[in-house]
Amino acid sequence: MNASAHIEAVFAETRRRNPAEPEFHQAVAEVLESLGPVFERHPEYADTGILERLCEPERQLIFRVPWVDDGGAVRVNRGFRVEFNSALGPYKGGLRFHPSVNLGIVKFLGFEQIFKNALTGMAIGGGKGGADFDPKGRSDGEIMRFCQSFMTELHRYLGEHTDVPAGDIGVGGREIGYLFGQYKRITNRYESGVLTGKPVGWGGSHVRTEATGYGAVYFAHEMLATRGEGFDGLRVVVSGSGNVAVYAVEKVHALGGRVVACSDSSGYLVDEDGIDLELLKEVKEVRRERISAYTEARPGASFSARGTVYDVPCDIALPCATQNELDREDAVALVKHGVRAVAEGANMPCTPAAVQIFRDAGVLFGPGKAANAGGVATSALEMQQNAARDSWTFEQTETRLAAIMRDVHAQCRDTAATYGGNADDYVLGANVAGFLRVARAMTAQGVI
Ligand code: NDP
Ligand code: 2IT
Repeated sequence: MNASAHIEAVFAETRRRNPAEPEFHQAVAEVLESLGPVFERHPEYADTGILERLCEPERQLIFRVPWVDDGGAVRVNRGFRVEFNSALGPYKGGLRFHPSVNLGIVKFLGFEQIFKNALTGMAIGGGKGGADFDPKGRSDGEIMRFCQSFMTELHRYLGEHTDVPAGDIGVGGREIGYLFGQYKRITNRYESGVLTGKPVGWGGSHVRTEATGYGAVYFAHEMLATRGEGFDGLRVVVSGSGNVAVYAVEKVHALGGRVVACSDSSGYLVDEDGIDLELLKEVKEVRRERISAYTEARPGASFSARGTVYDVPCDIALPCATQNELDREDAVALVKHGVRAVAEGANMPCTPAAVQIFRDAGVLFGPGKAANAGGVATSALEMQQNAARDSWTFEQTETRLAAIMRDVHAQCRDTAATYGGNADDYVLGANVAGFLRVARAMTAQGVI
């Protein structure tokens, strides 16, 4: 069978075996579309069934999460953990708490995570988990009881050498604290390295909170540098206003750019003076309110519940909210306004049609598995510190993060040039570089 027939056959079988999981199909298709040149050079990977094995998670866990709300009513949610691939290290990837979570979404995220984690160069395999729990409007007590119930079931599958979750949408330092507390209580072990994203002071790493947003901006900075440009004086639009978005805004401002708009699921705000970061953090992280509350405190800013944040003209777009939030129309609008670079802070925020529009228009495009790898890379730095019972300074840790992002960027360009001839093709570079590292390890470890 030739390379493209082999790849097509694996994709057809993946679709057949995983019906009604469109996000998973999309994530698999995006990787497989890059692998033709790899299988032409390395037919041995077809002989050892690397792709067939990569597309089938090593283990998939689905469990009931019962909890009692503040009114005394019993609630039931569904919990997930997909342990996708452990060729490079313990399963590593976040937990998402959002009402939209289902098996297909967890699988798309876990699949992406394999290649992202490989690109970081660290010893981490790929996994992802979460629950269809909606944290919005829930009290601290409800969040705690939910996290405790979730961990009561999940703990038996975790371990610092086995599976190490962290945060994602709806899961931040507060939730990681409750999850860790319950794990410690059940196992009677202070196993710091079993979760990352812990608050600084009891096992957390400096820079982990900031790492994904900072890393995405470093990645965009590296892309711009290949054209002799920087952030100075550029207009930037960021979608979302959660963990990734907030620290992307912070780093853009530090590099001399101006973020003029950001969003949440209720709409977007425009602040031509540049987003006031302290106010945004106060509204989103402390008060946990809707983004419209920002404009109440800042009369010059405006809020819109209609349209999208990508209607706002900008030089750089950083989608940092969720999957498939930036579609064909958004991409057309961005290109029309002269966007120069797009770096995905979120996982798969751009639809395939949008990505194609950016590529056709010559817009620098950094796919999530490269551009947002700074978060999980810093999680791996947290694991290193935990294993050594050590704690590094903010500066030391940020220096490591910056070096990792430069390396991820360089790997993408070098690999794209080698396998496709165009160093600007970051999609090809990220997919192939990530795949090769995992495939080599899987080959060496035999058919398991
Ligand atoms: P948060 O929960 O902190 O923030 C999520 C933000 O995205 C919120 O502003 C939220 O708005 C918005 N959002 C979520 N779902 C939707 C939706 N369906 N439609 C519109 N807006 C939505 O999550 P993070 O910042 O941690 O994660 C953001 C993205 O980055 C995700 O794709 C995640 O997988 C990815 N990522 C996160 C990493 C991390 O370290 N945290 C690492 C790498 C990637 P609202 O509050 O209204 O729901
Ligand atoms: O998508 C991601 O890379 C994350 N949510 C972070 C995972 C991690 O283990 O830090």
